[in-house]
Amino acid sequence: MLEEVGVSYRTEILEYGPAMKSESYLAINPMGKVPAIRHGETVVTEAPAICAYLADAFPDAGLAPPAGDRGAYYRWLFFAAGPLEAAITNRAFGLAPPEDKEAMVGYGNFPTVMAALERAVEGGGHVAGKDFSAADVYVGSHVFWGLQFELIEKRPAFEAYWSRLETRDACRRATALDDAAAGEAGGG
Ligand SMILES: N[C@@H](CCC(=O)N[C@@H](CS)C(=O)NCC(=O)O)C(=O)O
Repeated sequence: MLEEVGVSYRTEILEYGPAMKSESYLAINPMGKVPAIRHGETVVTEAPAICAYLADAFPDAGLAPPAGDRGAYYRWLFFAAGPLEAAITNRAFGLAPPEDKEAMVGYGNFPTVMAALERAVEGGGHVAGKDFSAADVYVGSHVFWGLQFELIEKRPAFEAYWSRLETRDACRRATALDDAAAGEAGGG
């Protein structure tokens, strides 16, 4: 998202484990998880909130639809943060809500979530409409992660959506930065 925004920024990488649960980091994110950003005096945690915040903080990057036209933008951003994330994580651990309790579960069941995701990304456009937006940074990350670790099915619509995103200059730059950081950390 920061590469999409195109402003300069400084990255601090935290090790998993004690560094992420230190008092100083818990003061930034009480969840003891990354990512978190600081912009001036403002701290934002939760990846989708970071995407939405940066899109608003740097409007010249054109990463959010106009205020009156954000129905799909909010819808799919929150869908990915809630139902999609929960469905993928539960499935990764072999968990599924009992059929007779699906009505009590925000995501219902995994197949319904996949069908909704497919509907959001099919058709050659982006989740908030024709133009790429911050919602694609977040929804796209889930699709990439899910495909890479075989947590979602390799449906043509998912693969086509991800190929539209991974060829973006910002995505290429971000991937190179991640790879370099992983290399420095000895993570390959
Ligand atoms: N809901 C959070 C999830 C963040 C998250 O799960 N971060 C993981 C890495 S991807 C983490 O920091 N794990 C380390 C830990 O919990 O100790 C978000 O959207 O930012």
